[in-house]
Amino acid sequence: MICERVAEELKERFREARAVVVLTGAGISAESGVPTFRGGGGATVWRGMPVEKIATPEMWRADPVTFWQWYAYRREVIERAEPNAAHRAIAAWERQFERLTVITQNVDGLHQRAGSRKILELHGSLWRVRCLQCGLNMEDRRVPLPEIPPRCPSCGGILRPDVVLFGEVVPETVFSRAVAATAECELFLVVGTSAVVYPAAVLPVLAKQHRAFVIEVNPETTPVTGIADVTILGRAGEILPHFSPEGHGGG
Ligand code: BJW
Ligand code: ZN
Repeated sequence: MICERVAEELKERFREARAVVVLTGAGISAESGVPTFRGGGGATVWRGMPVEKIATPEMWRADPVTFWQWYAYRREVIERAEPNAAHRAIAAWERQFERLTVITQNVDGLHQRAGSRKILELHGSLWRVRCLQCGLNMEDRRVPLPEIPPRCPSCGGILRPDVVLFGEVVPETVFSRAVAATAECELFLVVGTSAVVYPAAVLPVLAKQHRAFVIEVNPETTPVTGIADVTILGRAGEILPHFSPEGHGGG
């Protein structure tokens, strides 16, 4: 899968690193049965709409029923899904590195379910909802939803998922923590993301600028491939369990 020399170097990097960041995207949950947005070919399309059209505040306002049918479908898929070997490997690294930060673009909560504790959710959570009418923000794990679109228990307004849609700003506190962790890490892993969505896509570049060793794990090449120190073309659940100070470096 990767040559002996690279495997040795990775083993060394994992043994020596104290501050580590893992940036994850939809691909890390693919082996749990959660569909990606863009991986594996063209854009994911829901009823003729690419993700760039449906995951927008304009869509929520114009057609909350279709918008919420998409989110309700994904809540059903994700509720049935289990964290996979990649999520579990990352959770175990918390015990091995002095500082490990997981920065995820995913809204599925599978890192938490695998046992990771220090997680920065750049794009929010599918398991929270908020009401723009009265400001309510609460956890909501109901599957299936009792009505589509779901309504605010406090004022009756139409709820929205507490996720970051296209054109919306990633919460400043979350992003500044992600930038700080990226700037100070020695090892930066990029796992299962097409790395085309900003501002998450700037983080690997920032890591490189701050001289972190950048490792990418993805079955396909991405814009990160050009700047990564090592790209391992493979599935996260098969590769990541090999990465540990005791492991054999992906071999
Ligand atoms: C495997 C695998 C296996 C498969 N193992 N791997 C600067 C430049 C250009 C554009 C912009 C810019 N700044 C802002 C923009 C606009 C926009 C943007 O980036 N557009 C691009 C499409 C060009 N960004 C925004 O709007 C962001 N807001 C923002 O920047 O605010 C400031 C601002 C506002 C207005 C104007 C200007 C600035 C917000 C972005 C929010 C994205 N939201 C979504 C939905 C979240 C909620 C939900 O989930 O429903 O986030 S869209 C969707 O894409 C979701 C994902 O988190 C995100 C990234 O996708 P990801 O995770 O990379 O998944 P895929 O499917 O793309 O890739 C999967 C990968 O896995 C593939 O590579 C596979 O090969 C791989 N894979 N199996 C390992 N087994
Ligand atoms: Zn309300």
